[in-house]
Amino acid sequence: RGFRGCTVWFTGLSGAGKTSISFELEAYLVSRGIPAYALDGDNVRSGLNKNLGFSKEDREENIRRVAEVAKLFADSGVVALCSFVSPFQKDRELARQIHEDAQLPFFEVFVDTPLEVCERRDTKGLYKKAREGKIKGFTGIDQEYEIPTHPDISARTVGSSVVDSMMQVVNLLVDKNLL
Ligand code: GGZ
Repeated sequence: RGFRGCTVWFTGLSGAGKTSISFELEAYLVSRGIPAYALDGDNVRSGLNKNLGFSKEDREENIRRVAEVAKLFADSGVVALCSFVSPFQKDRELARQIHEDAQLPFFEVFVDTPLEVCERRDTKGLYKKAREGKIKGFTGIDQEYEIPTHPDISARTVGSSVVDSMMQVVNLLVDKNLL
């Protein structure tokens, strides 16, 4: 029904569940014939952004490039699902601006999982390394995460399933007449 592309931007700590929710959503949309594509650190930092690290400047450039790529996906009619820690408000605002300038819908989803929970999960063992000082500038440990002040959605992952969180996003897209 008059589908147009858009970008859904997931922000939150490492291990918050951004990629899990976006992969679930990607499968949900594709199974209904809606083209969707998930971008995250794993598929972007290994290629397009392999020259970038995790300093404030490099994260800014990471987010800028991803936003530009997502804009192109959205412009082509795809739902671009971007899962990046994106810890800085001004970088997230730039991502939104890039879309607004192109008149493409952009939605920010704050995947709100407490640091203690992310650290307890520690799926990749990165929090342990960060605590031991083996990784410097780790978000939530020795680098800041600026909590989104006006996200389109906050998904609290404690006490709700990946599918619950995904459906919050689906409902938003339905409300906005995108699905
Ligand atoms: C945060 C880091 C860091 C540092 C490596 N800080 O759980 P993950 O492993 O898969 O997600 C994290 C990912 C963050 O990359 P992003 O491109 O999303 O970051 S940003 O948006 O801030 O540019 C984590 C891993 O890379 N990782 N070092 N220092 N996360």
